[in-house]
Amino acid sequence: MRAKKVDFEVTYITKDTKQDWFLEISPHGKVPVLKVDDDVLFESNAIAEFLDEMVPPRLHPEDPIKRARNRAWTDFASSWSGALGKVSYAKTKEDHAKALEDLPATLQKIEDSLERRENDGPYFNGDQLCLVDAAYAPFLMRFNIVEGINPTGVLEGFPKLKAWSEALLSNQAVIDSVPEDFGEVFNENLHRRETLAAQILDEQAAAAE
Ligand SMILES: N[C@@H](CCC(=O)N[C@@H](CS)C(=O)NCC(=O)O)C(=O)O
Repeated sequence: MRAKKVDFEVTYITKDTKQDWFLEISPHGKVPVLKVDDDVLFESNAIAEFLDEMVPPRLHPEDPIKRARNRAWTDFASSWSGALGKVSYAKTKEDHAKALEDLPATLQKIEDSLERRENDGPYFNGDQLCLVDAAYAPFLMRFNIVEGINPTGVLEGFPKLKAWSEALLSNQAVIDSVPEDFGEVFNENLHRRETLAAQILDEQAAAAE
């Protein structure tokens, strides 16, 4: 919506404080949902596609073959976020090591797709942000925060992905996609999930005292 300069209001929902009104409109009890007057839409990809049909500029390619390929990659974003999440939200060193061992297979798929994308970037379809970018950026943003806490350097082995990540994380619509206190809220989330990253944060804070 920010990339399209849509006027909207946002209500943040936390996992522990899902209110009845939210549970009534969200079939899976998950975010995001989009209210358009009296209609409610759910599922990120469905919402993004709806917005893309309703509000210019088109973020999906005009060419049907390219559009279908883009949709295939936005579909893969959930597997991708799962693989990254296993590393970021691992609770123990052992789980973290195992998730990190599995991660390159997923990263390589994206590296290959960027290699084959027939443009010089910096975004998935070239010089304009598109829906594939929008689908992956939130997870790259969160992964990047955890890399700052417990660095793995895993993206170093995937130069196209690393450059894509850097381009996305410096895009203003992506930067503005989270509230100003996001870093703080995200750290609380790492603690609530009892992650290894939270333990490291606590150790760093104790060492700094
Ligand atoms: N496939 C869904 C996934 C939605 C989803 O898993 N949302 C997470 C946040 S990223 C959520 O609401 N989690 C809270 C919960 O599961 O209780 C989509 O893309 O919209």
